Amino acid sequence: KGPHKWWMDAIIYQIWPASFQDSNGDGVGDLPGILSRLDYIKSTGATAIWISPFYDSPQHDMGYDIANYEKIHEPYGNMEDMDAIIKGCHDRGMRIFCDLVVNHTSDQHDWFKASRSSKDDPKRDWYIWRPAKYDADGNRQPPNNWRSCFNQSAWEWDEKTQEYYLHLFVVEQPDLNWECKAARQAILDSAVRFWLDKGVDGFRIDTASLYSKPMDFPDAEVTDPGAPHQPAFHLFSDGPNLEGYLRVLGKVFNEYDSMTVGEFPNASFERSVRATSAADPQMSMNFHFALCDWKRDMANDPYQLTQTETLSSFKRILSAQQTHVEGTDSWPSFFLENHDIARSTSRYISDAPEWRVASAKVLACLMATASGTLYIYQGQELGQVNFSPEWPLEEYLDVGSINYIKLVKERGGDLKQAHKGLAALARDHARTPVQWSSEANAGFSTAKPWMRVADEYKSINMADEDKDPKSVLSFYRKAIALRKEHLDTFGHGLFRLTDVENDDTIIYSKLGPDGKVAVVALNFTTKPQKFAVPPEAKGRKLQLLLSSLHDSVSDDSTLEPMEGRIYLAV
Ligand code: TEU
Repeated sequence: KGPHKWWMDAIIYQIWPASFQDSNGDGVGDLPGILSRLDYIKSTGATAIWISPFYDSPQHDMGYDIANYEKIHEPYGNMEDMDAIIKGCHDRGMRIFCDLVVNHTSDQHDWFKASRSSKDDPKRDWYIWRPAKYDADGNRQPPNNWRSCFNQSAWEWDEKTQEYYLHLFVVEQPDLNWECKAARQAILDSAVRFWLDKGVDGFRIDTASLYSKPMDFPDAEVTDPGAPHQPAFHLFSDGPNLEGYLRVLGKVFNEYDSMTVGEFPNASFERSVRATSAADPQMSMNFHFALCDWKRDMANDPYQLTQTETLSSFKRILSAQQTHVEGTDSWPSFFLENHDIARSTSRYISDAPEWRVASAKVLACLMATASGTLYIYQGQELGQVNFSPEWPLEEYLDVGSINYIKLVKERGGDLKQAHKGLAALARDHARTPVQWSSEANAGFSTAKPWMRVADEYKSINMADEDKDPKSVLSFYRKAIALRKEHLDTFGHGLFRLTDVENDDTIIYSKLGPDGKVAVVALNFTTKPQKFAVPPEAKGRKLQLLLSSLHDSVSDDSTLEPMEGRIYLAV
């Protein structure tokens, strides 16, 4: 184990600014809205916030396309508002994290405008420019066959300077050239130090795995025959100089005793450990996506569910995720939701009206007892669920969803199936407004929200849940308080899964210091389920700390339908 750091104990609440709280009646969330909800966030038990990009941006990818790192996106507010949030967090004893998006900028960033202005511009080399290739018939072709993460070619032709530039995301998100020292320096000054000097406590590092590309840009092998561009993630992820670049960042973060969490989508667990080693820190911790990718057809079509995976496969991934840092000096994170994935209740258990409250609480038990730094996504603590599969395709506003539909249409694919996939997995589900009350627009805004409010807001909302001791919110508060009370065992303990092949329940022990043992039993079905005491707790008495359904239980070997329990084994 590495030395203890403050961020190991953090419970971080992620805010998606456009959908969190509107304060000025324009239908878009904003910074004063966030400020007005800091007390609420603190009341959940969270100890920190992370705000997704709020920087000046033309919003081709909801702010992950940044035009100026040192300016606020106007509809969200201004720098004074941001200063007030930083102070508001610190005054409440909370930490604040920002998003660091430095794989790419917006095409409207001054750096890119200069870079594309001429081949001789001093900033030409700050982005990745390559000449065209020509096929046998003399037709212009991009430098290679890579498909961007949003399903287009990863290259865009620039008429003026007659070269292609690389964009691993949308056309309006040109990739920065990390090989260029001046660009690296500018990134460190503008995107990193500027905010650390302002007092933010660290960053979530967007696409931390993509900074170093193989600069010879080899073609990807054809794995999607007939497609115009080929998946190439394996080629541009974790490139030759990545570790060096992450260390450069790590050094700066160290100077400020700040925290970073990297987004490293397809890293192996071993790679994750290497990136987060206390002895050689590239980042404080990493987001590992294996649980998010469960039941998702990552190899062929990430917007479609697989039919073969079961709860036991989820458990095997969970166990690997929870134990992968054991015996190392690395530190893990734990999350079930973020702005890029559908809602966990819908994804992992059931959002059927009669089960969704119980389901959300079962997942809250998992969250509260998971090893690592905990991340909660806005609305998760309310049990917000995916919006209805009946919503038409026009309600999907995410560029990922839009481009997916475009591609399916272009290729003459099955639109109905595509819609079904989006209804289960689209990023849009996480981006509907937070449901604050049963009032108009769910209390999010007095105007029509930029994105439609989920239909369930009359029964799933903060104001009602706040008053109801049986609500998801009340349960989250209890579960988080319990996590804090037993942080040595839940946050820092060892995870031991039992009854691995069982597809109905998840049963595990957490081993804390001095022989302390906790037992967690989760029923993922709508029927009662028997469970056996895990070997680590054999011979001990189970003392109930929390049940998701009752104040006390009479049978310590049977879970009620969709019940979660947390015991101490004494
Ligand atoms: O996501 C990076 C990333 O790899 C995504 O392609 C992710 O796998 C996908 O969204 C899953 O559906 C980050 C941000 O989290 C995302 O919101 C941005 O769109 C992206 O970077 C570009 O900055």
